[in-house]
Amino acid sequence: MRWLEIALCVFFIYNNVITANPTAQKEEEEKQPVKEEQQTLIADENDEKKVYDNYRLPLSITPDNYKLEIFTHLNDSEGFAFKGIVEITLTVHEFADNITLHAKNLTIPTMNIELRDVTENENVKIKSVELMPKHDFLIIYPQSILSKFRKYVVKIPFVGSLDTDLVGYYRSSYLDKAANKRIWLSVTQFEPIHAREAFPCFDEPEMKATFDISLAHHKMYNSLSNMPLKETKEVESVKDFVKNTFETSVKMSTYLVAYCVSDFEYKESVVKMKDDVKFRIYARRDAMEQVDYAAEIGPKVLKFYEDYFDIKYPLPKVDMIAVPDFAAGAMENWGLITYRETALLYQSNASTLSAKYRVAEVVAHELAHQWFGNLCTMKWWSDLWLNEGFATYVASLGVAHLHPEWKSLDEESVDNTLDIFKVDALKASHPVSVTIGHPNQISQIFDAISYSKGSVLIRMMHKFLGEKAFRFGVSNYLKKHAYANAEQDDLWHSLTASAHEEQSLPTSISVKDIMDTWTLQVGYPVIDVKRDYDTNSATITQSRYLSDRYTTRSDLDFCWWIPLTYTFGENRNFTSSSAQDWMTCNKNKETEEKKIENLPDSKHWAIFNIQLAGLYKIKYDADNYKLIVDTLNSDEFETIHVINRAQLIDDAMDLAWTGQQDYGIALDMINYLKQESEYIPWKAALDNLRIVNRLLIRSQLYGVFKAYIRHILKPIYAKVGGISKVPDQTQLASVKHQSMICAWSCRFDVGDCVKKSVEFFNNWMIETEPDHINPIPLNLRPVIYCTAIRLGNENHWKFLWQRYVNSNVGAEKSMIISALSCSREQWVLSRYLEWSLNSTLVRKQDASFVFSGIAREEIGFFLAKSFFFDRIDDIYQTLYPDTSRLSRYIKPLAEQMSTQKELTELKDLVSIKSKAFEKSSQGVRQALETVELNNQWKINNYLQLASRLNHMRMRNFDYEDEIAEENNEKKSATELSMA
Ligand SMILES: *[C@@H]1O[C@H](CO)[C@@H](O)[C@H](O)[C@H]1NC(C)=O
Ligand SMILES: *[C@@H]1O[C@H](CO)[C@@H](O)[C@H](O)[C@H]1NC(C)=O
Ligand SMILES: CC(=O)N[C@H]1CO[C@H](CO)[C@@H](O)[C@@H]1O
Ligand SMILES: [Zn+2]
Repeated sequence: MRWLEIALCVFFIYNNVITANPTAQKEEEEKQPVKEEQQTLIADENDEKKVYDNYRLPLSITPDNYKLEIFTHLNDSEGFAFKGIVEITLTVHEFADNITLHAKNLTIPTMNIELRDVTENENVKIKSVELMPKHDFLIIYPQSILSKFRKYVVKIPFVGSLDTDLVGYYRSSYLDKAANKRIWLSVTQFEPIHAREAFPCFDEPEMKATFDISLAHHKMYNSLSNMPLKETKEVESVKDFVKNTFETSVKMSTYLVAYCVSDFEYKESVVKMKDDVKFRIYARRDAMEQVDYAAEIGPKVLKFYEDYFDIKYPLPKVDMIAVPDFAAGAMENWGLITYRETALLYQSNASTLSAKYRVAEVVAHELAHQWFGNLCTMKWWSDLWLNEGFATYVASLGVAHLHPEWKSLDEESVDNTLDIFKVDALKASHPVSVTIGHPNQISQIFDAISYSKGSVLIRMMHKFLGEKAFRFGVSNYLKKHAYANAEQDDLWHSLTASAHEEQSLPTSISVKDIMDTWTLQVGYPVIDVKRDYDTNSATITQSRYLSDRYTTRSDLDFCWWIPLTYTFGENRNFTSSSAQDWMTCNKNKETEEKKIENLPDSKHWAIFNIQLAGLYKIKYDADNYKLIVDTLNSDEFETIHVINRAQLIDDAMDLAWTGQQDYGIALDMINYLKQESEYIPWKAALDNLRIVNRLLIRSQLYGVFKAYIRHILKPIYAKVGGISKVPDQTQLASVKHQSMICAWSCRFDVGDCVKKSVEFFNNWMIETEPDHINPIPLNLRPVIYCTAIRLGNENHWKFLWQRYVNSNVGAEKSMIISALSCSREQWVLSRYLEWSLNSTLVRKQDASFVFSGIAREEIGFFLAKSFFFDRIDDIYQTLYPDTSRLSRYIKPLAEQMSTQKELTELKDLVSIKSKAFEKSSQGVRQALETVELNNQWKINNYLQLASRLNHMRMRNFDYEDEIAEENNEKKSATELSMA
């Protein structure tokens, strides 16, 4: 204790220091002998090679406890820096000649590193210390071999800078209204591998330990960490500093450690937990009125999980804090959960219902992690999907519990599944369970596959195992591996046991047999259902679904264990989604042809995959399609489950994309939407039509396509009440439905959508206090803002930008940021792109939203594209170090590219700037494939779709009328916006 204080008040001596900074370190690369140079242990070339290929820590030494003390200097004049000392108690499992741990971008005065043999109570001399920057390794060589029969403590002092890079221990700031000045705070973001940038540590999820954390800082601030405060003391050596010491933590992984120094205020939840878990929400002073919603739902959902998992939340408190600058949505640090403001704060007169849903969803997600991830952690990042998939799925149960009136469960499942149907149909997708070689790859797997596919697979399992087997299995798994680590096989093991006990799986089948085919393999299947109408039977085969119509054998060498569910037009029953039968797949990837008997006669359809309980598509024979289409277009369409109605559309559109089926079937199916008023089928249709829209927008077919879209939108626009109807604040699905239909209608000049939007906006602009009085219906603001900005001029833009600057609500700011990208003024957009790289105007966390918003617009696309190509280095610098976000830039561009020339341009850029794209290699591969697929689509599908649309046009809608009407509506809106 004593030596700690001394080391900290004497400013570090900077000779003989190692700067663990990868950029400044190039020349120093492999070794940095410090004292006695002569005896570095890496002598043998082969040895070095061996270590080199392996980025994992040796298992010979593991940490038991960290005593961590950090001094935080949050003052401009002292430089933004932190200084600390970590004292790690070690267990030696086999005789070792070195201690290898992680450190990155830290300055370490190696002379002051101390090693103590606690068993013998004596110091061990250190021979040398070296760094391997490529591995982020700090290697300490003691004079003598460490014995496995003794305990050691290593003490390492370090200094780091508090940057604004959003990872490690970083700084953020906000403008305090009353004081009218910028106030700084510091906070951590360690997942996946950034703890090493804040203190030297064994930064792997399996190296769990307990933590004793002390934070010293100026007394004007408060500090928080995972555990409750134990004591506060004045720091004698530094004027006006206090030191907060926190209780010893439970055993946990380094990526879950968190601390924060700020002047934030808090509100304690009034919803009390039985065991008196204290629940507090922290935010900047001006945002305190936005914390009530989180304070209300937090304890409720925590309680829900305690019952669901049958395990108590183990810590005495939960703090949730809204950080002004935050890279991800939120981070589940045990007991101190950090959020982006939009994911935690809710203000009833400024946040839309969707924004409220997001808060509920993210809070539920992070709290689910307290069990899934924190209590029981994946052994290694390859099983990240276990954490994320579970948290995502269980959160949807949590939200359904909080707000049954939202009916969000079905909708989220369908959303996730349809999403995955697209992403996972790419050859450049990846299995949910991935091998991680280079640490660069870790941040890339925080993607739709780990979250959404993970969640969809867990839902599938929940459905085929049944409620009881699923809950028992999961709860047993968590109990068995509490405070430890597990792999997916451990989960399969627990679930198999409970499934066999509950008899929801035949004893000959294990969960592992089934799930390995889903988690270890990329992609998903489409089943081909061929009915034999003479024998009333059906033959079913499976194959992998890929968006690319040109496949090789190895692309298709896959099979899955598929839970089959089905129902027939006769005695239709969409209630039960537990498996009625299985398609199997053995180790040699051989699958059987499945025969199903007792189908109805040729007058009745068969529909498979009830409620999308499994992750698979279905292709039917033409006769069965006809039966389904007839029912959909009859007044009995609602007897087909709403989720299946959505799925039928999505499958038909996808099968048409790959040429396995005619666009005629898809369009006949979509035709039924004229009588559909539910959100989910519409969403499925419009999401697919959006892709087609992107590919047609610059083609001569666009006129007909536009007329077609207007034709299908008109009735539903009237049905949802149009843009003037104030949505019912409690009905999530209907609010989403109305705003989606209005967004499309305004885009395609349907009804009074544009005219009314512009009117609304103009009325707002003449308010004397527009920041306080806004006549625009809250939930339609995203649509109305975008429409007004699209048709408006510079004044409209300036007005809305000012609202962005003045707004105190994160959700409102982010809504405005998107709407501002709808402009068609080229110079305004160019300036806006420029601003996205200026963090005083657009926060770094939001930069990619500005870009992708602009890139998705007709005119914006061209500007965004040249901006991306010209300014890639600047964009890289802005994103650094989290450059995996470049994927978010390249994706919206690729989605609209479809020529060979564009493909070549993109490929060239990626190869010339290979360093910039290093951490987004996966996003790049997916983008390139997308352009290629778009190209294929144009070559193969364009004419077919053109002929089908023309055919429909003759049967169903009057093209000339549509054009005339559209022009009228455009004209009156333009007049208005000029007024
Ligand atoms: C450090 O010790 C471990 C365990 O003895 C060994 O596997 C590893 O190669 C050593 N590392 C170096 C750089 O010598
Ligand atoms: C539909 O199936 C469920 C579950 O299998 C069953 O409980 C229910 O009675 C069935 N409904 C009808 C109308 O047959
Ligand atoms: C202590 C140290 O090496 N700090 C460096 C960490 O990285 C940032 C950005 O690369 C540098 O500016 C710091 O000097
Ligand atoms: Zn998560």
